[in-house]
Amino acid sequence: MLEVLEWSAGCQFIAFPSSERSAPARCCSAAGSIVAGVTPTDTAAGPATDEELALVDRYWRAANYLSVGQIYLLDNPLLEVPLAPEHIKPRLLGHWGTTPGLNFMYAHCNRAIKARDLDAIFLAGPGHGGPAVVSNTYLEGVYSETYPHIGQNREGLRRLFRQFSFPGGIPSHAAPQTPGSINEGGELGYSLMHATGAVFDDPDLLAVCTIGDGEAETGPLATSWHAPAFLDPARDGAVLPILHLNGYKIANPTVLARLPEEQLLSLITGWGWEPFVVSGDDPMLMHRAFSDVLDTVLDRIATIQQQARSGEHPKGEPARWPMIVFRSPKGWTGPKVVDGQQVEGTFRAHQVPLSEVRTNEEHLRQLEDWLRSYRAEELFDAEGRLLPELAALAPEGDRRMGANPHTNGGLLLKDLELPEFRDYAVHVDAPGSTMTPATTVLGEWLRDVMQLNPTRFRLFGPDETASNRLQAVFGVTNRAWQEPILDTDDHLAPDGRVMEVLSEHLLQGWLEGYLLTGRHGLLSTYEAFAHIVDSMVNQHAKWLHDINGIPWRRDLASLNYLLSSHVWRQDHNGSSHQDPGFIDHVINKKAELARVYLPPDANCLLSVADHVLRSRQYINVIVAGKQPQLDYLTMDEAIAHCTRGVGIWDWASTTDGEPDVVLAAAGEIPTMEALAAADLLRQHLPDLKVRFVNVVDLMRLQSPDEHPHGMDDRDFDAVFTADKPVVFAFHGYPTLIHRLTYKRQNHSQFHVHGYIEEGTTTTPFDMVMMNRLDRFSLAMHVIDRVPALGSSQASLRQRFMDARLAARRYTRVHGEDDAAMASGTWPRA
Ligand SMILES: Cc1ncc(C[n+]2csc(CCOP(=O)(O)OP(=O)(O)O)c2C)c(N)n1
Ligand SMILES: [Mg+2]
Repeated sequence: MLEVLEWSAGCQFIAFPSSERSAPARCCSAAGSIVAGVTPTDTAAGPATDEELALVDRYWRAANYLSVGQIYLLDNPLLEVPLAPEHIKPRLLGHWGTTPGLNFMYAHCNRAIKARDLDAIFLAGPGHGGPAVVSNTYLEGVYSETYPHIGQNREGLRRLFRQFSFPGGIPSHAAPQTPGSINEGGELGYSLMHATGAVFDDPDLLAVCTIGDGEAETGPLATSWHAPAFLDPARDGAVLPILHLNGYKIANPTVLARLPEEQLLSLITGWGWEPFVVSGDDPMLMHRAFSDVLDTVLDRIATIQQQARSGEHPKGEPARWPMIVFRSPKGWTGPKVVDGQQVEGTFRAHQVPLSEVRTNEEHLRQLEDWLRSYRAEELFDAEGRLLPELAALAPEGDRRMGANPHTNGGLLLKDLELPEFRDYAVHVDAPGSTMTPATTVLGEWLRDVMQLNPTRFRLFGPDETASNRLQAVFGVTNRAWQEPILDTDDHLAPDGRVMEVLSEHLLQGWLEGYLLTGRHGLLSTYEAFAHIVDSMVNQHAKWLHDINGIPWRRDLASLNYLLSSHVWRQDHNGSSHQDPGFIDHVINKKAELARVYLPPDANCLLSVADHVLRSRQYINVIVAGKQPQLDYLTMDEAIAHCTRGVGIWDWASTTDGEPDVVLAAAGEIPTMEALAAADLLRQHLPDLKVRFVNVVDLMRLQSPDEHPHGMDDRDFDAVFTADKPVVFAFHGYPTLIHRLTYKRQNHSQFHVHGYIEEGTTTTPFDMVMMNRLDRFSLAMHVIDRVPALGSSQASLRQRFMDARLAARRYTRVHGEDDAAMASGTWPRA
């Protein structure tokens, strides 16, 4: 009989008889209802019987056995002979601490999936518990189907154990090699945002998301708790967070585990979730408590969805989604004491509890006892096959979490239906005669992309869709918002599909989850603050790189960025908002993945955007400003230019033959300044032969053996010459152009102007002057570098210098740029 242990903060705790060492298993609902071990009467599936739970316990033991085997064993997988040093791996690499908890949750999810025919996926926040997900996908049969050489027999077990964390084998985390994984969990913090992104626009999907209590200390995870403000129970699926309070990280306790429970529950309740606590260390009591709580929370989820979908749930009131706090010992069921120190239930259980098994007889004996404690003979037959009554516990077919197609998103991925981008073209009579904010035009196209793809495309941005001039999208959808909406708010709606939240982490993680489950998206953000997600880009790039080498993983839609509030136009914000280094970061990634585009005008932006939304397996970065800029190319010219990636603009050049100098530009502001410099040179040095080159696709500058877009040396030398000075106006840090061109014959003649860390709140022209990217500095540099000019044009050079000073002075007196310096039309228009 269970008794009520205590009543506090509106929570009813149900006490189970305490085991010797730890807290009793207990369950509570912050809403105050008795849920576990007592009255899960409202469950659709009915509570688990004791017999079922006994089977679940054996299944859990099987998963634990396989997990320990993976960490330690080279051979003797069924312990058919006494364990000897030669059966042990020479390097013991893995994480035991989190693994038994993950195994426990996975086994219970299996029961629930079967009982309710759920379409569920499992995210291991502590992905370092790789042995758990590998063990479970092996037990459910998916692993052997995916990797037939790892069969369901003795030899299969031997190979399963041997390959883990072994050279030539598999990684120690829930890596792309692991069936059913969409969250590697190596860099901690992203599980809940991946889970949330995974269920957007997928009403029948349940993402069960285990979260490490250490992971929960990270910024990205902390912000992830805001999901209920954005998840639409009518149109989206559900996320079930399970906070795995095993108390410890690597070497320390965790904050959440040491908070007084009342405080912890207040925190979770305050975030908008309804917490249920399962706590203890006695396996059978924990099975009962967890299965009852799981039934209850799944009923809650079903009710929330049913009410939202039938219109019973009032709009403007976020659903109070349930979540589970699962408090169990770290390294549960592992060695309790090693070398006189407590291990189970402490941080010492994090990695490999017994570390000297090959050389220390006592460790060897403890490992054997530990493995034998799972009683493998009750779990596997003599050939090493999981006993049928246990195998029957796993769901079947695609319902197995390891086989759920959502976790191999490319299987579900469909091409976007894209409106014909040519229909959105800006009319251009002559180059540089009109001005258009490029992103406004893009917004019109994106509006129709959203309209045509209501369940497969979302736009993400930190609070600046409208400020980036993409507001046309609000003609067909709104910003997602489950909280109350005031009359004074703008385009908020519970079913909106523009995701705006002031957390670049959250946006990035949601978008990744959305892409990983087979959909498409675009993240538009401040250029400087894209760096906030540098590390997440690294992780996603590793994922994409790995899946390129995994035949059964299908290609995903590309991760697309639009960097619109960029370094050169931070008129309101100044220095803190000026940093063009995100593209340097992305270019570090594998050439197979990284793509950077700098469209100079609206038509080029349309052409590039159409291209990136059709692409797969890339990280595409587009830099395009939101301020009015000159239009240079007709749509046909823009398509040709963007397809080439680099082009000579004859209309801006003064020769169609061999030039004296090449003026090159990449990026819309540099293009404008370089064109103005070309005009100055044409006026003042009419005999100088200038070739004007524009670069849209930065990767064209590399050689083809470095990047698939690379130009071969012959093409490169034809455009940039083999021996003439190249004065290059660049959007970002100058070193990037040098990095990309350093192998070219003419590299020593490349003189790059770009951002040199000078910035403040000032006028656009003052900003380019501060960084010597202005037309006068470019023209002066041409004089410096063309041998025939030099000192003979010292007087002209001086006039350019004076013009700079005058332009600066003008800003100081008038508080704005001299109209002549503002982006005027190209003079020959
Ligand atoms: C962002 C990040 N910082 C640091 C680490 C190093 N690290 C690996 S595991 C771990 C502890 C994780 O603790 P927790 O999330 O509680 O997982 P569990 O206890 O379940 O193993 C740390 C700090 C990491 N993997 N990711
Ligand atoms: Mg922990």
